[in-house]
This record gives sequence, C-alpha cells and structure tokens, in this order.
Amino acid sequence: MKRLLITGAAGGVGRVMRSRLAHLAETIRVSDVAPLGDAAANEECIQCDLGDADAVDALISGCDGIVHLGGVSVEDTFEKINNANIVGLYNLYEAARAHGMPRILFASSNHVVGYYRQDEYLGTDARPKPDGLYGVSKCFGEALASMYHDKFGQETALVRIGSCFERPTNHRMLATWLSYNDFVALVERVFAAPKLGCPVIWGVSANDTAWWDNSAARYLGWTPKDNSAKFRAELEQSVERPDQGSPHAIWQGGVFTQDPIYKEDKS
Ligand code: NAI
Ligand code: 15L
Repeated sequence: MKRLLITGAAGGVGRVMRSRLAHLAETIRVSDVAPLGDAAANEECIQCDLGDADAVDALISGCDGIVHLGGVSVEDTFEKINNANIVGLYNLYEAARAHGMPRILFASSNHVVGYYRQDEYLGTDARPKPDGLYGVSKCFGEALASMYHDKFGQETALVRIGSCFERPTNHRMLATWLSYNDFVALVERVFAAPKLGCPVIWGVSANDTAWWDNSAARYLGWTPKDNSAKFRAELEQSVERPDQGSPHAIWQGGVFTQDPIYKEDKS
C-alpha cells in the first residue's frame, strides 16, 4: 500500500500497532483525538475527532487501507459512544465511499456477544447479544459495514477482538486473549487477501480455552500462533480465581455485564 491509516493510534493497541504495522505501507497516517507525539520517519500525524465529518473526509483522502481502532473502547455515556462509535463510524464509511473505498479493518469487540455464557461455543453467525451501549455501538458498526458492502462493495474485516493486551491478566482472558503478534499477522492477511468481502473474524489467539469458532474465516489464511496457556500457572498463583457465581465467571463479556447505563461523564 502507499498509505495506510491507523485511527486510535494514541490508544493502547494503536500505540503498539503504529510501529508494528510500519512495513505495510510507504506512509503510515496515524490519527487520534488525543495527542500523537512526534511523527516517525514514514508517518503523518493527524489529530481529529471522528465525530467531525469534514475532518474525517480529509483524513481518509489518499489512503489505500484503514485499520480503524479509534473510538470509545469501554462502557460510557451514550453521548460519548454516539459521537465516536456511531456518528464517527458513519463519517468514516461516507468518507471511504467518497475516496475510492479503501479496505477497512474494523476493531469490533467480543462485547457484541457479551451476554452469551462462557460454556457456549459461538460461530461467527451467532445472533448478537451485546452487554452494554458500547457493545451495541459495535453491533451498529458491524451492521453499517455490512450494508456498505452489500450496497456499494466496500470491503471490511469485522474483527471481534477478545482482549488484546501484552498478556492475559485475569482468568477470563485465558479464553479471550489476542496477542499483539497474532493481531499483526491478522492485519497482514486482511490486507493481502485477493478478495476480502465483509467477514466476521474472532480476534483471538490459539488459546486452549476457546469460546469462538473461526472456521468461517479460514479462507483468509490466518493461523494464530500464541496460546494463553503459557501464562496459566503464573496467573493461577497471582490472581484469585473468580467466584463461580460472579459475572466474571458466567458471561463471555465478564464484568461489562455489570456496567450501568452511565448518565454522568466518567472522566
Ligand atoms: P483505547 O481506548 O486505548 O484507544 C482508543 C483510542 O480512540 C484512544 O486513543 C482515544 O483517544 C481514541 N478516540 C476515542 N474517541 C475518539 C474520537 N471521538 N475521535 C478520535 N479518536 C477517538 O482502546 P484500545 O484498547 O487501544 O482498543 C482499540 C480498538 O479496539 C477500540 O475500538 C476498541 O473498542 C477495540 N477493542 C479493543 C480490545 C482490547 O482488548 N484492547 C477488545 C475489543 C475491542
Ligand atoms: C473491549 O472491548 C475493550 O475495548 C478492552 O478494553 C477490554 O476490556 C476487552 O474488550 C475485554 O473484553 O477484555
């Protein structure tokens, strides 16, 4: 690619992907509403709010691919979620439509299915059961991408990320963990595939404990390699096992199921 856009580049995953995806394009355009720091040699930094349609239109102009990580990433007020994850998504897809429909990887979330139990094994066609307004906003994003694909041919990988962190830090993450290496490999496959379409993909490593079946996305040739099992013994020693009756141990979405409908700004 000539130019790859990474939104949410000041966030936890974005900060890592900013350097780890540098090989995918001649220029990496990084964006966030938060400060981005200095641009590296092959980077362009653009600070903007996803809720600002004109700014997003300018942001997408000239890009051949988009890794869309930007947005509210946990439960919050409807106003905040609406601006970043709903209006922001619409702005992104309209800008993409106006600028040659660059392929998009959309960071969806396991919280679109947070109200399935941990003893259920889901395919990519499982009916959404979101566990909060954040999860609902990711359902909106998936539906919007699907419509732009069917109506206009816009290609998007709908990656329902589990827990993308350096390592699993609680018992639930033994099933949901996605390593940075496996995520990088997935992004590579998404942009290398001759034909992508608009698949749902579970963004999860090859963990021994598994809730999600990725066989429908096998055509992409993505084979995650990391396994949370290597952290299990240490985690069992350092983190108390959750009570069997706690939401952390019952629901795939874990404690997100306990969030209220926030009315006050959390920050
Ligand atoms: P994060 O919260 O650390 O990063 C998100 C970034 O988006 C932040 O830097 C924030 O400033 C930016 N942002 C928020 N509102 C914005 C707006 N209105 N305009 C422009 N930028 C805005 O989240 P993280 O962990 O890096 O996740 C990245 C993406 O992956 C998010 O979309 C999140 O929902 C999704 N995801 C992450 C998971 C994980 O385990 N880290 C799991 C499932 C989904
Ligand atoms: C998410 O969707 C969040 O963005 C992330 O911060 C984690 O909480 C993750 O899900 C998870 O479920 O562990």
